[in-house]
Amino acid sequence: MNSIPGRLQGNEGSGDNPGRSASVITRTKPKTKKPSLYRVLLLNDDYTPMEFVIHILERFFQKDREAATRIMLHVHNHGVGECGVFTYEVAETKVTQVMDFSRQHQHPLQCVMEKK
Ligand code: TYC
Repeated sequence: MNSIPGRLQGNEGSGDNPGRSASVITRTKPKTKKPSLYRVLLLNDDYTPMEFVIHILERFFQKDREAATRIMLHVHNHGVGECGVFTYEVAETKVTQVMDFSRQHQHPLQCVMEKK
């Protein structure tokens, strides 16, 4: 669509255009576009300690110990698992935080995002 549904209104002009006719489009339909959502995923590897992955899930994804352990074991057993669902910028920030923190501790843990 290349036009906004709306109502054309005339006015008398004002400000730097006094006394002249002017027109504005006023919106009649409220914009309610929902943001796209992205899953943040952890990938399994053979070297990152289980305890470190649990810590990541607690620290960056606000999981309690039980949920963090469940997600970690799911990734360990299935190769990939979901840490959470976020808008684009939040998901991107989580991925960067996990990757930076893992690298700082010299673990090969991989974290990615995908559009839902
Ligand atoms: N597979 C790892 C191990 O046996 C544990 C692990 C779980 C690593 C989840 C990464 O995303 C991961 N130590």
